[in-house]
Amino acid sequence: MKLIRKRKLSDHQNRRIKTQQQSNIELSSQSLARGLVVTHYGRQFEVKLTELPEVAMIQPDPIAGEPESFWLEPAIGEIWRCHARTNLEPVATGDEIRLSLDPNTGQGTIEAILPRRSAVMRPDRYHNLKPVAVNLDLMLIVYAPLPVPSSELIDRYLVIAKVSELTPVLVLNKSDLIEEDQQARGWLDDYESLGFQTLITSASGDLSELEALIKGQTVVFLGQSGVGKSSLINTLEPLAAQRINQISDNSDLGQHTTTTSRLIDFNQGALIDSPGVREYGVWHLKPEQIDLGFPEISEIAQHCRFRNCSHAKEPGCAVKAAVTAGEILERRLLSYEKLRAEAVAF
Ligand SMILES: Nc1nc2c(ncn2[C@@H]2O[C@H](COP(=O)(O)OP(=O)(O)OP(=O)(O)O)[C@@H](O)[C@H]2O)c(=O)[nH]1
Ligand SMILES: [Mg+2]
Ligand SMILES: [Zn+2]
Repeated sequence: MKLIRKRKLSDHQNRRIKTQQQSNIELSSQSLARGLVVTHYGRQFEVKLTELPEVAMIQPDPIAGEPESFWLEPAIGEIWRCHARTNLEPVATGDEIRLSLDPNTGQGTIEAILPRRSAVMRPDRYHNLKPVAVNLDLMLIVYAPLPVPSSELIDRYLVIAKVSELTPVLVLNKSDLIEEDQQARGWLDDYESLGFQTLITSASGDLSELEALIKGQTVVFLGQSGVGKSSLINTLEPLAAQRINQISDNSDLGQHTTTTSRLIDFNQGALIDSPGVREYGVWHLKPEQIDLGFPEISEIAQHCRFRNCSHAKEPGCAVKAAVTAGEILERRLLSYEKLRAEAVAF
């Protein structure tokens, strides 16, 4: 049997193909609409039309004696079901795209992804990098007293926010339950003193502070399943009608109510609901990128005796000294070491 070897394209070839694709888009752009990806189900996308094709689409006159054929008139603001061309990289919620429309079937085809201003990426279990949501301004990292939070997961999100050049905001939701668990509350103070923005909310309470913070921006809600991401979104925008977990005893049963990211228009910006996660791998990152989420550690590390100090057993380690002196939290150093090791390993 003959082995088929995948041919690697040279940089030059890649550039030429890109230019070619670009000019194809420009050539046909008059007949393409523009849209915003609202959500996706497997290979199907829901796209909101934001610009109609320059060349008007005209319904043909019905043939005499025949019944009028199906025709869906494209209109700005309407949602069209679409497939994506298979040569495109994975399309994500929040993507601005060019699409062709077929009014005879009411289906669209995503022809090109417009440049993204930001992207939150996550490796799947096969180590393929997938976009969670794109074209974002703000990342809300939501946690709650219940389900039992993980500070390591919070640390991972902070790294992802910094790598994606997004402002993270740590949101402690279910404020009505805080009394029972002071640890979650203590963490919020910890992160605030590290310079991160924080907020306490209750999905059934007054969300005006959150509302003011996110006005006009595209905001993704991330966090464990059951922390109340969809509930917060429904309170902010009741029209969103996002399904929420009906089990209200706040145990962490009945996980993963939201199964796909969805964009909801809100106050001159947008909210993006996302499915809860149990873990968030950082294999795809470089060890130096982990430092971005740990400003307090990377700053003090400059004073370690050895430039490549791993803050383990080396003499003259300023980080270890700072942990002993109570200036760096031990749990933060443990997260840092774990994430660095994960980033190195891949
Ligand atoms: N006590 C209390 N319960 C809340 C609050 N916010 C949400 N809940 C409850 O927490 C449960 C989970 O809420 P969801 O909004 O479905 O959580 P989610 O983060 O969207 O979860 P996934 O979609 O699975 O990722 C529901 O039973 C909500 O009613 C809150 O502020 N206080
Ligand atoms: Mg949800
Ligand atoms: Zn050190």
